[in-house]
Amino acid sequence: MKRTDFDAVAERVRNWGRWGPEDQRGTLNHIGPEVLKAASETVLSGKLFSLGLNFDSNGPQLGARRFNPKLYPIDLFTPLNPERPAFVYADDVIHMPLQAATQWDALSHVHYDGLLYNGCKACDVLSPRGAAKLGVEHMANPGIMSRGVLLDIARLKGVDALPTEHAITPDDLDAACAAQGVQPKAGDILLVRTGHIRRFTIEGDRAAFNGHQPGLHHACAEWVHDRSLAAVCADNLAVEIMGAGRRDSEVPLPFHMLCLRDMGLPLGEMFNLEALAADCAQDGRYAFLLAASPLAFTNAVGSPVNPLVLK
Ligand code: UVW
Repeated sequence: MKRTDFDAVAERVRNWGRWGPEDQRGTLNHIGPEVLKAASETVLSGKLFSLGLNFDSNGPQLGARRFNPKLYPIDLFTPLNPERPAFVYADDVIHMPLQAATQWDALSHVHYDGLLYNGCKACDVLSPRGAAKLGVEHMANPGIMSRGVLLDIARLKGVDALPTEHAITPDDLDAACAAQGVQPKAGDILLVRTGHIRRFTIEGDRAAFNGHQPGLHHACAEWVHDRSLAAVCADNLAVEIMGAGRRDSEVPLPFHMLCLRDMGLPLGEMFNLEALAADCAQDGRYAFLLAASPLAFTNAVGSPVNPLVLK
């Protein structure tokens, strides 16, 4: 993507100042009481789905940059009271990148030209102490809940998983809406299924999961902005396409930059949409209640999450 083309889109989708100069929640501000009441009305069957991967040493990471969680049980078989040794407890320590598996990117996760969302200067915000502004704790309070809408692009194309070089376009999103009979509305959280997560969960191929992968073309940023969506999540590593030549582009990770930095829109990655998608295909209902609050790690640029869907 050419930098000049990128700048024109960035200007069009930029939400800086829209919710005040001190805003830390970006497009999550689209989720108000009316949106939440409408979201609760989508609950009809009482079926519950977790969209989270497990956090363990067999996770999706290759270890080169990010590694899989390491669990250290401590206080194993420790009596609560030495005089009552039959009553014992255990605690755990975990060592892991917050980006190890299913996770949210906070608004401080990426920036360009020295500025973060809402024009915050990166040099004032980011330090070895973390993100003084736009940290993930602001997404955790009051949390993230809304109507979720699944657009199953793999199913639309008649495949289990999209080919690795497939860039999902706004036309694909429109076609999925038409095929599935659902229209994303203001405040909704969009879940995009590529099927790519199966390369890890079903085929057990970590290298393929971390390699070239299908995902959203950056043109989808305007589609998302025009519908006032609150967040976008997908079942791949980065929500957006990570194809050949991505490192040579004038703008690396353009969808990340447009969403997180310009729109203030959080991205959810490695959401396992397989079981949910099968149920949606069966009952024809692609909208539901989604609860996906990150943990309130103060000053962190992301957080693990166990997203829950109630239909
Ligand atoms: C980067 O790799 C920078 O981001 P993400 O994990 O959000 O794709």
